[in-house]
Amino acid sequence: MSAPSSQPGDAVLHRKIAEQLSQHYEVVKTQHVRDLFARDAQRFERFSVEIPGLLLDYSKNRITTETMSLLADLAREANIEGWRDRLFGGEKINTTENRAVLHVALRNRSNAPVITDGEDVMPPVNAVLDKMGLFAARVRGGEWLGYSGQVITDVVNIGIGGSDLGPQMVYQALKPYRHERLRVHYMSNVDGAHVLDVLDGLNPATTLFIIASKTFTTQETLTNAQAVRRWFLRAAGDEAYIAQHFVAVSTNTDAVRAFGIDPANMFEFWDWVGGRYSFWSAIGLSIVLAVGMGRFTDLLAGGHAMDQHFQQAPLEQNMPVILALLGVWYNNFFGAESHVVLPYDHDLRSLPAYLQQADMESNGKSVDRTHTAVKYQTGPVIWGATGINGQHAFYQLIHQGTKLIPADFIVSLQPHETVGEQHDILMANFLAQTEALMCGRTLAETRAVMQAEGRADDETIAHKVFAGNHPSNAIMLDKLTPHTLGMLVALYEHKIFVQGIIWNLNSYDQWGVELGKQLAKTILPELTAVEDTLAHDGSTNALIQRYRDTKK
Ligand code: G6Q
Repeated sequence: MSAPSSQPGDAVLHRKIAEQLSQHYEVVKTQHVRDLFARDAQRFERFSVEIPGLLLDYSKNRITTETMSLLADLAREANIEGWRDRLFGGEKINTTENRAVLHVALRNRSNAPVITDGEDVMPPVNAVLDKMGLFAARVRGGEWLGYSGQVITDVVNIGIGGSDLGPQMVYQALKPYRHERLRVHYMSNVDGAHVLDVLDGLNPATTLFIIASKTFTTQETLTNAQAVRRWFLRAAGDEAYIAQHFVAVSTNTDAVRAFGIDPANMFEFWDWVGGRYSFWSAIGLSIVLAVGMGRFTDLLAGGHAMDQHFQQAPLEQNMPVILALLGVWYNNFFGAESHVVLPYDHDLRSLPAYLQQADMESNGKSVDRTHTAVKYQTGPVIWGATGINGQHAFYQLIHQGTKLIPADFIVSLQPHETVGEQHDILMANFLAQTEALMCGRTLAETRAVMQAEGRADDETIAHKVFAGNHPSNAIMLDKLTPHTLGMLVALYEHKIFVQGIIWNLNSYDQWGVELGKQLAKTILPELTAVEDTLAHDGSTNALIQRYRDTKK
């Protein structure tokens, strides 16, 4: 299949409004946001939205009032409101797997019934939350003891992908709220180095293991879990102690039992929770152990607050819709290939990796809902790192490279920790970067700066000019709390949903992950097989042979 083109308005998305958007793009692409600010004193007010705890400023984007109006028409034409109702209504919108998509029910603090397959999912959701709360209270309170009668000091979450990135990101983000005795560790990579790294320094008598796997068939997770089980039994000596040290989070009771875990120590979730949308479910058990059920409930409530905003706000004032439309604007009209996420908050350092999975596994698709190859660009490459560190590394390319890279800057107005004037420095840098990206610096301005410094300009001046006009959003949290974190993640989840609808994708399957898994299962026995018949391509055959030779 040839790669889809990204011509401006490439019959974008087969939507009628695309032609108008394409014509409008021809006008906007010649305009500089700096000039748009100069002409409109109300631009910030016009292009910012706030809900308690979270402000979105999108005024530094390459947009006008007409842009946003046309993009809102695009959202209407794609029937975002109808699809939104289908999502929240428990319809099986994950059609390739015949599943509903109900992570929103996990954080439905209104407790209003959510029906799928004729059943209200809220009673089981609440029952599992209660079970998690009771279990966490016993561990946190020092009642749940290890085999030698000591309290639990360390928790290891063994899981990968959606069963790792979400809980790990939240655990990091909520550092100021953690229990003082309990440390949580995350083991994902099926690499002895990662296993040993996590186990190093842990005491089997005071460590609790959570095997987090929706399917309980994932090779990496089960292999690591078996390795850890052996490590544990070498010290504990008796299989009867497994029950005190191993719990499972899964949808697969039979496989959990087969592993040797008592289903009484299993925390259930359901096939309508996608892996990358699952930390709101029992997959968040390590979070509950770390911060307690009250804080976890605050996290859920934050997600729910964003769900309500998404359901109730008009499209023009709707944060997830706005972020999604801006992304489509750059992706399908400006031809932007990536999108960078830049948290100016050390505790959010794992957010870019988390969003990378959430977005790229959801919208990295090239076949649409009608099973037809798309003729337009879909999800962008998502990348990023903490902003301050990025400034001293890759920002150069964003400022002066040849690619247009829309950016999300995420900041917390109030820090948890204040060390001298550090937070002011952090904020000053965030503000300076968004301003510099947008305004740039003209040749005349650069010359004036050099002259003021008593330097004559020469031909190198061209290297010191900044074109500007690089778009960015600023997402400002009042403070990074469980509630605002919940809002932030739900904001991105719904952004991804809206884009998926506009691109006519099923954002909730991940067939692209499957092929490699299947091939790995075929190749694994070949690595140790004695016969030489390998039926792969020449490169793969040669590499397998090289590995076999090394093992000999
Ligand atoms: C996420 C994906 C994937 C999944 C992992 C782990 O949406 O489906 O990242 O979470 O492959 O799967 P298990 O939880 O089933 O082990």
